[in-house]
Amino acid sequence: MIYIIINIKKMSFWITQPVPQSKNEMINNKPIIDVVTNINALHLPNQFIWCDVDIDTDIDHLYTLLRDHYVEDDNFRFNYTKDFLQWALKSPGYKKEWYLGVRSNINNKLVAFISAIPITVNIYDKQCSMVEINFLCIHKKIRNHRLAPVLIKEITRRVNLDGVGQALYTSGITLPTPISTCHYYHRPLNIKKLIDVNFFQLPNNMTISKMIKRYKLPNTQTVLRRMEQKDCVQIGDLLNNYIKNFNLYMTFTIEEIKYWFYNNIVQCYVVEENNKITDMVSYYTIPTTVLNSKYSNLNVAYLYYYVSTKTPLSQLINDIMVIAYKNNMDVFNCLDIHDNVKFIDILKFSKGSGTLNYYLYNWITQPIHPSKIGIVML
Ligand code: MYA
Repeated sequence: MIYIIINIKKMSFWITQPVPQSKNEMINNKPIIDVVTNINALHLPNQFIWCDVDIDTDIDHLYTLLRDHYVEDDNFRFNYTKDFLQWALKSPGYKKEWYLGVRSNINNKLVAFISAIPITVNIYDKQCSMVEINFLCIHKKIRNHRLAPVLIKEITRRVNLDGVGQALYTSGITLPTPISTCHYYHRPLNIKKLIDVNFFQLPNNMTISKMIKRYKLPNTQTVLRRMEQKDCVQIGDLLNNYIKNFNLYMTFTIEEIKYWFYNNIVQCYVVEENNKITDMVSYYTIPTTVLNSKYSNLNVAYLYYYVSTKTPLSQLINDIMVIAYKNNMDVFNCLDIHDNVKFIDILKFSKGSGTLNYYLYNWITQPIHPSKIGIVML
């Protein structure tokens, strides 16, 4: 009984929100409430004001806030580059009023942020226009003052004003109630640095040279070439055909393929035979600040989307990791989503301690097994 009271108190914001409060409620496949429109912005405590963050002119402010205050653990903190943030946020159909900031009244400093971008998501047999919420961040000095619920309610209000009632978001922490809980897997590329920065521990019976040998990547076998603009249509066909096998997935328009894959952030490679693209594979990079170490930065590659119709999947992934290694990546990460479990062991990925929970706001559906999740969240 005491446990229940404490738990309810702890979730005093989330208990008021249109999200399933427990796994038992997770049936059907539909919205929970109708969209409510309210033209009045939420009130902020006196020392703060709302602002629309301009992703071009305010990018330095956003970058600095996230560099110093975004997701971290004891050893590492994400350090998304300015280019990455602009790419992640200025996707087709973006709205500037969905980059919501809070500034200090005293010095105009950006102290909090949350973003929404429009996406179309397929959930089992239903399609829904919604937003993807990301980059929620509050300056460390003003944490634990219940500002996060105000930011979430204000972004919800702004999104609702456009008639959109649902959202997709992910988080390392557990909130009510994940539709899926996925696990991170890591494939060391630069083993010495990973041991030095405490990302990886040297097992008792191992020497560094044995570890380097163990994790040396086999030579490439695939002729991979960098994606070109002319490949967008074929890549779109391949990818849309593959990801419809999942229970949670997006369908990409040609414009979206060009935006998400043909840029300086994503390394997207294809296999081509007689002018026909048979396979594609891609990754993106998030530089990560190493806290308290002689190294300041870790180059972390994240597997993005791929399709294998001809090249064996583990060969395709091995060969993109060879490219990542040549591009100076220290570690290659993926989740147990898509068909990733098929290569995780073969390619010597290790299960990490981190999890990533997927959530839907104002949509109730059955839980989805990680291997049926088809969306990569940045
Ligand atoms: S996930 C990345 C989140 N960011 C970080 O982890 C960066 C480092 N941490 C921080 O900046 C702060 O600790 C944050 C909380 C901002 C996370 N998602 O203000 P508070 C609830 C949702 O006193 P603070 C990402 O970006 C918490 O359970 N809720 O807390 C996706 C409690 O509520 P309750 C969270 O520590 C974000 C309340 O906030 C999260 O100062 C998706 C406490 O507020 C979290 N990650 O600030 C957001 N962390 O009492 C939801 C804590 O009920 C979107 N809380 O337990 C929902 C859809 C909205 C759009 C809908 C459109 C239709």
